[in-house]
Amino acid sequence: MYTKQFDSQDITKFLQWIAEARNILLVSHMNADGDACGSLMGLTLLYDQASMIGCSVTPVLPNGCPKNFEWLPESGRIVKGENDTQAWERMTEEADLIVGVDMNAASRTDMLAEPLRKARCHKVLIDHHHNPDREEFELVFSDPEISSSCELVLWLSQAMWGDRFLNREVATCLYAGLSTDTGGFAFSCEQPSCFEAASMLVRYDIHPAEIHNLIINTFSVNRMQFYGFALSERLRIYPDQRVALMAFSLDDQKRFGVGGEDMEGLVNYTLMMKEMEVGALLREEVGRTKVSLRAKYEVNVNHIAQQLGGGGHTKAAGATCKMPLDETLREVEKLLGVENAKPLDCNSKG
Ligand SMILES: [Mn+2]
Repeated sequence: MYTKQFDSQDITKFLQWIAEARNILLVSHMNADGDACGSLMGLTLLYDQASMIGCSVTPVLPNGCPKNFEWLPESGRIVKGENDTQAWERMTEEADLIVGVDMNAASRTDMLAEPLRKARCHKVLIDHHHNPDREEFELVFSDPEISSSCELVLWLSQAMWGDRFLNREVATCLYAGLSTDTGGFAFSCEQPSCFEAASMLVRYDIHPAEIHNLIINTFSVNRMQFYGFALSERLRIYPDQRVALMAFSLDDQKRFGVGGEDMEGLVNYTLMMKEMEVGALLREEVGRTKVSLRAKYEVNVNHIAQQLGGGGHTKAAGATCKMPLDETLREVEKLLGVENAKPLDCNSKG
């Protein structure tokens, strides 16, 4: 069971705000992942049941729901913020409760951040990232040691309503985020409560294998062929420095008809080689280059990302550089200490 205690006054307050609300807005971060989508929809389905009759509960994502999570129960209700920021402004003015989930600050919602800050209603944060913005949000339920926001949503809902509103749909949403944020229960799952949460969710007749297929086994043929190209033509390995990196121009992406969403997870291949400790993926966009960084052991890639104007976690971080691909690549090579190193010649191994 989850051993940390929620503040009982916080719980009472939150219960009351939900019970009294006529307009509840839920929001998560830009470029939503499984945990963002799962916790957003899990909360939506919980508040549908817990709020008063006639209360409208609206889930919002700054740039919408990613394709491989569109199967989540009722995800069709997700409002895409970038389509209509004016509508979002109206919605935040009318809302009496806004709940941010799987994000630590309003800025993570990009174009929705300003109206979110301006809104005068009750604001609650449910999250597991470091440094939650306690100034902006009146109530903060935060635990950086927990596996996922979905797990936190489960324990919080237990504290608020027990099992009362837990059902197959809610459990499916929460399991989707719990399983993806832990890489299929491979990391961020040191706490027993993570597996207890999974154990509780599978009692609701959910299908873990099917959920896995719907999220992970979703490659298009183009994307698969692009991965082949990426690994054989674009992977540079620096054995002495234990660094592996890949860089993709706009032309590379055009050739295979792939974009950012298709590269989700590709950076992790750099660390699949036993000896590699740091990995980087660079992807050119119009007028800028996106950088993803990963580390296995001691190296703190959050520090490296910060030097590029970005940030993240110690083992996974990223940045967006307003520079062309080749310049960004030189910067990254310098920061990783491989600017003068010779990469392994992968084509001459006979
Ligand atoms: Mn998360």
